[in-house]
Amino acid sequence: MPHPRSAMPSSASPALPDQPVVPSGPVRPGPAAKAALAPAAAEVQGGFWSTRRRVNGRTSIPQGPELLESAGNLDNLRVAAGLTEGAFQGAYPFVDSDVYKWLEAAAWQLAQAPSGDEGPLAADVERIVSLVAAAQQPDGYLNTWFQLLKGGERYQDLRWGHELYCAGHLIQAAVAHHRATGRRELLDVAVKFADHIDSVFGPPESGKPIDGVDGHPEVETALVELYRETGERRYLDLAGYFVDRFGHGLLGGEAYCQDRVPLREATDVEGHAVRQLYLLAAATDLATENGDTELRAVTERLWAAMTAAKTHITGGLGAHHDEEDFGDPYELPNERAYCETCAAIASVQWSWRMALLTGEARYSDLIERTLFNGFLAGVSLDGERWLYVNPLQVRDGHTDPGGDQSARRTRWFRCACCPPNVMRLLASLEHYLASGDAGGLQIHQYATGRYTADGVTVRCETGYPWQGTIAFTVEETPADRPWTLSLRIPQWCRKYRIRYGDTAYDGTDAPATDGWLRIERTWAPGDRVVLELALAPRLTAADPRVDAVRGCVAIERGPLVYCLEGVDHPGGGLDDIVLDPAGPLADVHRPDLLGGVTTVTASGYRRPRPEAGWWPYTPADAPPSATEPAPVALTAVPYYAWANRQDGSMRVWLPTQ
Ligand code: FUB
Ligand code: ZN
Repeated sequence: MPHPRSAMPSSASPALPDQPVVPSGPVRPGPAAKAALAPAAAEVQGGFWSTRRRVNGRTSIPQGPELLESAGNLDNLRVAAGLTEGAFQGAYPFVDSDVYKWLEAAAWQLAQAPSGDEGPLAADVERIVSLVAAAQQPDGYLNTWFQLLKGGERYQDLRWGHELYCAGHLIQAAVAHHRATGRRELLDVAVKFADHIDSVFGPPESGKPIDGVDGHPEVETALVELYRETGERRYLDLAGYFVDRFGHGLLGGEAYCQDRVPLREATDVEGHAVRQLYLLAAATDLATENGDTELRAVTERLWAAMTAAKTHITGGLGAHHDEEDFGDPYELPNERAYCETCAAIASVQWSWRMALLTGEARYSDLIERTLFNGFLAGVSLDGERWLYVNPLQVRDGHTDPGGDQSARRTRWFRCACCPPNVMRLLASLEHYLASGDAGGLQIHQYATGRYTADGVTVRCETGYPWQGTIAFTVEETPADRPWTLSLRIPQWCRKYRIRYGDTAYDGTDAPATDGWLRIERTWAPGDRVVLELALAPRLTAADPRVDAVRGCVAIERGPLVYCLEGVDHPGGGLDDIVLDPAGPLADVHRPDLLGGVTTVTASGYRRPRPEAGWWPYTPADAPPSATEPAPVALTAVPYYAWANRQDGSMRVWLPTQ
C-alpha cells in the first residue's frame, strides 16, 4: 500500500518520492539475511513510552533547529555551501553529525505524524536537507570542519577527523528520511558520499588511494543499512572491509579506537565505549547479511563478556571519564561512572541487531534495562535538558556547574552528541519492540500499541512499568493455520501468570524457555492473552568483585532501577545513609510526582559519623563515633527521573551496614 505521505507536495524541492514507503525502522535485514527474526511493524499508542515520545516529538525535536542554529552547526553548512561567509563554529570535527542525528530523529518523527500533519517539522527537515545537499562538494565529500577550517585537507587525520563517522550519521539520516517519507533528496546526497568513500578507501590490492579506517566506527553499520536500502552490494563489501581493517595498526594500534586487536580475535570489549559498540553493531549487521559465523561468534562472545563484568546495573557502559572508555572487568565505579548516554543508545542498537540475528531473549533483556534506566536518564522529563554522563552517585558536597561530562542536567553541550541521539532513538523506538518469523510474532518490550508481522496483528494494552498486567488482543490472524505468540519473560521476573482462553497458568504450568513464553494455537480475532508479571520491589546485589558496591544493594522494581535523591531526604544528605535489608519495601504510586511514578519506600538510618578518617581496625567493630544511628525513612524514585527537581545528591547503590 502506498504510504500516505508518498504523494506529499514539496514547495522547495520538486523531487517526488520514487517508491511507495513500506514502514520500517533503522534496521531492516535484507531478503537474504541469516537473521532469526525480522522487525515487526509497530505503533506505540499509549502508556509510558507514548508520554516520553510525545515530549520528544513536541519539545525536544522541534527545538533542535534553534539549538543547532545557535551552536553554529547550520551556519557551517551555509558557509560550506557558499551561501554566506564566516568562520567554522564549534569545537569538534564531528559537529555535522549533530545535524544528521537530528535529521534522522525528525524523519522518524515525521513517519508518525498523521498524513498532512507534519507542518513546521517537515518544513525544517526540507530546509536543512537542502542545506546539507548544497554543502556537499561535487565529488560527494562533505565535512564542514575540513572544508572550512582545514583548507579542504581530507583524510589526513583519520584517527580524530571523524569524516567517515559523520558520513555514517548522514547515511543513517538519509535512510531514515527515505524510509519515513519516501523522499530521496537526502538519500541522493548519502549515495554520492558513499560512492566517493568507496572510490577512496580499499585494501592495498584494490589500488584505491587510502587503506584506512575512521577512528570512530559508525560508517560501517550505516553502509550496511544503505546496502539494505539501495541493494547496492558495494556498500556491504565496503563495510566488511572497514570492520576487518580495525586492529591492524592503521590508527596507531590503540585500544581507544578499536585498533589494538583485529575484531575477530577480540575476547572482551575495550576502548572508547561508543566506538566499540558501533563497531559491534556493524559486525552483527555483517554476520546477519553474510552469514559470517565467525563474526557472529565474536559478537556473542563480546556481548557475554560485556554483560558479565562491564555493565552497570542501569545498563550504562563505559567506566572511565578520561577516555570515555570501558574499564577493566568489574571496574564499575559509582560517582565517576561514565555511562555516556550515547553508549546506552549504541548498546540498544547493537543488542537489537543481536536479538534479530539470534532470536535470543537475553538481548532484549539488556535493551529493556538500558531503555528504562541508563538511556532514559539522559533526557529530562520536560525534554529540554540533558545528561551526557550518567553517574550512579552524586555526593552531598558535589559542586558542578553543568556542561559536557558533568553530573548536572544541561541545556546543550559543546560536544552535543547525546541529545540528538536520544531524539532519534525515542522517535524510532517502536521499531525495537517486536519481531516476527515464520512461526509467529515475538513481543520483546511491553508498550501499549499494535504489532504486526506476516498477516498477524496483536494489540497490547498495559500500564507497564508501573503495573505488571499486559493484555494482548488478536486483531488479525490467518483463520486456518496456527502461529506462536512469544512473550519475553524478563530476566528480572521471578513470578508470572498467564491467562488465555478460560485458563490461568503460572510459571510452572507455562514455563518460559530461554526467556520466551511461547503460546501456539490457531487464533481467532478477539482472542485475548493476559500476562501478569509480579513487580514487587526487590533488592539486588552485585558480583563481589565490583569493589565499588560490595556490601551494597540496589532497589529495583520491574525493569526500573531506583535511586535515592537528596531532595527526598532532608536533614543530612545521602553520604551516611544505610539501608536495612531486613526491613520492608513498599511501593506507592504517586501521580503527582515526577510526571507520575511509583516510589519505593524502605527503612534505614544515618550511620554515625566516625571521629576520624582512619582508626585501628578490629573485626566487627564499628568506627568510633560520638553519635547514635538516626533512623530515616527512605524514599526511592526511578533512576530515569532523577535530577528533575533540583541538582542535589543521588545514589543508586545503598550500603547495608
Ligand atoms: O566522537 C564523537 C562522539 O563524541 C563520541 O561518540 C562520544 O563519545 C563523544 O566523544
Ligand atoms: Zn554522546
